[in-house]
Amino acid sequence: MKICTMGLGYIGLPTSAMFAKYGATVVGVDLFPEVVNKLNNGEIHIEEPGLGEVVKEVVEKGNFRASLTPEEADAFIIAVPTPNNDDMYKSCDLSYVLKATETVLPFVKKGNVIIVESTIAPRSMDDHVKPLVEAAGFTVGEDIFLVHCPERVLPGQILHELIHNNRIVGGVTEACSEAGAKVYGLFVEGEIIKTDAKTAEMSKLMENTFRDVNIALANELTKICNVLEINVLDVIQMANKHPRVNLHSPGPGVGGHCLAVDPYFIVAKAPEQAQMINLARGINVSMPEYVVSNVKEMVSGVENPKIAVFGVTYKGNVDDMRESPAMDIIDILRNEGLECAVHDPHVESDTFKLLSADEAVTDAHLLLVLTDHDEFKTMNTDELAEKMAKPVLFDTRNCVKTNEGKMQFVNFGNLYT
Ligand code: SAJ
Repeated sequence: MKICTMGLGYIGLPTSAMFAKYGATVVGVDLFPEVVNKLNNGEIHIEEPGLGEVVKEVVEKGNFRASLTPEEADAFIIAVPTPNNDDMYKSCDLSYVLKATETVLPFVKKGNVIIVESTIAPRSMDDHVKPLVEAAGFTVGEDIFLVHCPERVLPGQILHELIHNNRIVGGVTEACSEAGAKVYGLFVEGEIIKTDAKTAEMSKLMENTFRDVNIALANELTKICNVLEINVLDVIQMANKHPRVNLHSPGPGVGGHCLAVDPYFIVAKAPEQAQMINLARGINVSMPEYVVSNVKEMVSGVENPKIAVFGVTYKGNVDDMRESPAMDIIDILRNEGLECAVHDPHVESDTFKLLSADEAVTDAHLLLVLTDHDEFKTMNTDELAEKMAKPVLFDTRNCVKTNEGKMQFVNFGNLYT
């Protein structure tokens, strides 16, 4: 089987590498020549555990090649970004998906499968992608098989989840679902569940919305508990002892290219009905301001306070800063005139000045942990405390190992004390 993947980012690259590892010939297409060159040298441009080894292996074997232009193939996989539009409800910007579809159509032959893996608003396949394919002269379900198969892998565990997760294969017709299922059968060991395209679109969106709403509940509970002087982290631990309760973890906000983006696609399609989803988004979006107001209280009275910020990515052990609440927090702090010295062992940035841990904490009045990287969980807080002007650590992720040493530890559970 030959596969042509459009987009070699966090989803397109691991997916291409897996197909190639399991015997397909894969050509991966990206817009950026530097990405294409790097991959063809067997190197990767993103951080994901195990991915570098697989890409090196499949490039050396000759099963995977990156290119700037598509080629004829049996199956085309579209894995390009779907950001929010800049409109009232932050609707789904389908333009990259539609452009990628148009770009592959001249290479498509009868019998081929076109799969959209990008997360898309409900009804996008039926109302937008199908008409494009039909306009090129094909009959969908007879000579071209059109499928939405949403990616559902967790960054940090992508390779394992690509193989073991269940896959939803939503065909525009039943024949499309059959054809799509055969493609993933090459390496997926989870269940391959066939459905229609609009059910697949909405299921994917609700998976992330479920998580976003639950995190909002935990974040709201944090604010309530602080007013009532109750330790929210203890409450969550207790409540989760119940066999049917699973309160999520509060944090500095919800980031990433999925949870902070996808729920709006539903809201934009049915704003009157999508009340709770919209409210949950608002609660999560409010968390950076909440963190900042607490930080300001902790350093009140200090002249020219310096904040050492640890972690800028949207979650631990990734290098991805998209929609990261940490970036919002740093922006707000700086706009309010507070000095921020930023450290993140997972990020290299030309646009953003990053310091070593020691440099960042030197003479700082607060160490603000915004990301749960493994490096932070077991760091020597006594050594860091010695360098600080005021040895206080505010752990918004409740991840740093505490001790009875020189550092004073604050988290969402004891903010009120
Ligand atoms: N977060 C919390 N509290 C929690 C859990 C997460 O504040 O209890 C925050 C994280 O720190 C992060 C954000 O939420 O800022 C999102 O992180 P995540 O680990 O929940 O999810 P993502 O965005 O890395 O990946 C999600 C996954 N979806 C679900 O778990 C339902 C993944 O399976 C999807 O493939 C991915 O979205 C996607 O691409 O849609």
